[in-house]
Amino acid sequence: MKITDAKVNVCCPGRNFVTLKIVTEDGIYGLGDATLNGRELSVASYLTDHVVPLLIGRDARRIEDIWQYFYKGAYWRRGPVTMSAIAAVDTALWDVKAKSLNVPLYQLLGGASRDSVLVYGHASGSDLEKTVEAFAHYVKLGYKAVRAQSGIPGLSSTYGVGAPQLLARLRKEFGSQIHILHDAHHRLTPIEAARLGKDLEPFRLFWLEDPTPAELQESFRLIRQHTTTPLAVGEVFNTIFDCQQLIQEQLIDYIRTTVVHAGGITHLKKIASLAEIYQVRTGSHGATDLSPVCMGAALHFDLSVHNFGIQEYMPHTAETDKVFPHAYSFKDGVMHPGDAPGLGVDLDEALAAKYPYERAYLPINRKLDGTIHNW
Ligand code: EZ4
Ligand code: CO
Repeated sequence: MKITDAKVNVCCPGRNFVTLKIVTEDGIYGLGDATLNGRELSVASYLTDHVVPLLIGRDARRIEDIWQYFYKGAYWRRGPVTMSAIAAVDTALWDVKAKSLNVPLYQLLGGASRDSVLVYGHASGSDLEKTVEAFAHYVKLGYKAVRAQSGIPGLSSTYGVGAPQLLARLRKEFGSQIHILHDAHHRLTPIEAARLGKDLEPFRLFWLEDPTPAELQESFRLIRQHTTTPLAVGEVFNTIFDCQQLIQEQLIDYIRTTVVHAGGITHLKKIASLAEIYQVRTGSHGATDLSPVCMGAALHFDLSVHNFGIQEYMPHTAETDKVFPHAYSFKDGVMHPGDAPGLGVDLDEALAAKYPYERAYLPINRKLDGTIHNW
């Protein structure tokens, strides 16, 4: 099954998305998400200028071989741009294979390990009261797990220092049955994170996410020595090597690597398999800067891997949902990828053309004295 065409679509139905479409000689095509928030055009160029010419004529069925060809063949290892490009190729090839066999992708990944995928939504507010309101809204929508973030009045963009007060209030209002998650967005030093984890122990968090930057994997030892609050990290990782020590030393409980940023289904399955040995579960990133193509792929992965933990889910805008029609659905706090052949996600190219790329960057954080801080 020869690849006859491959092209990159960049569109902005509310925010920027990069999508790779691979077409085969028998007319079957597959899609892969290649969106790297704030650096979208780098991946688009990497694909168009360097990867697409090497794809034409290759056998679309040789997914593992093509993955190794683009990983090892590049000589330069790892990195978010390279790995997002490889992920897009890999995801599109899994889509093609599942469509050619007329099965939903999860059937090729070992079949369903569960009936549905537990997801968590985002409750954020500019102060504690507004976060409590947002939390109540998610509970009403049926969510069984909600991430709670609160701002600080008077500061336009900062990490909420009031986490213990917020968590105490949420447990009082919503009881012990709901799962509560919290994201520290890499803002803390290891010892600060250790103290926060300790302070949050009475509130039984599902997880504390990104307590400190994880380039230095051993820094999680310090947090781990001090608290039993479960830890999650990895949304910015792009290979298994970024989390090898974290997993093997059991320094985390959930690994947040995603399909699009960590080398596609092929590589993410390897990360999940390593994690399974050490009783680390998956908790894939699923913010709105990951396209519906990634969301679809993530749900097939989540349904099939045995050590699945939870999936992040932020609904896309109505415009985005129209550009990317999809079979996946949400009901009563859980999701399912649907049973359409392949990923079950499509791209309406005519509609996408109405939303051209718009330059955008992630916000920068500075401390009160002007020092650049982690985002
Ligand atoms: O800031 O996806 O857990 N989710 C997050 C996200 C990230 C964005 C970065 O592109 O931290 O909201
Ligand atoms: Co996060």
